[in-house]
Amino acid sequence: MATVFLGLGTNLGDKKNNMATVVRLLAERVGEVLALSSLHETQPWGFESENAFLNAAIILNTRLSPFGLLNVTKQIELEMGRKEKSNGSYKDRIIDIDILMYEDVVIQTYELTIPHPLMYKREFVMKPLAEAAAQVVNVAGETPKLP
Ligand code: PH2
Ligand code: MG
Ligand code: MG
Repeated sequence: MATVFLGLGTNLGDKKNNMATVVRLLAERVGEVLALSSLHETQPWGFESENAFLNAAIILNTRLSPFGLLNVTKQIELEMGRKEKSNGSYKDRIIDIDILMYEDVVIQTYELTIPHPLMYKREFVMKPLAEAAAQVVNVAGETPKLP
């Protein structure tokens, strides 16, 4: 069993509904949800668009391998109607599911790079991720003590 950290983003259509749908499909196909951040409204980063984003982070346990997980997340993006894949420049999208971290696994391939190489630069990723991670710590009853 592996713990995975995913970033979620949407800036087209009924964004709240897109988030609810993606969380339901991830819970069904990836595994048990350990934590889910709140929805963060953010401005488009790295490209021009009039459409603000909703961003969130989710932490799950899974039996899928990293590439199995990538296939499942791509399939969910397709089923939810994602058309444009950003090759080069970013585009508006119904849903984007990014694998941020998979346990302590490091992978560098054309299809998949883990940890996500740009996550630390992106407030729209790091803020929700910190929020979700704090939930896991609290559930475990292991609130860290300061030295
Ligand atoms: N995703 C991108 C590029 N820019 N900006 C925001 N605010 N939220 C995103 O999820 C996002 C972005 C590439 O996937
Ligand atoms: Mg992305
Ligand atoms: Mg993506």
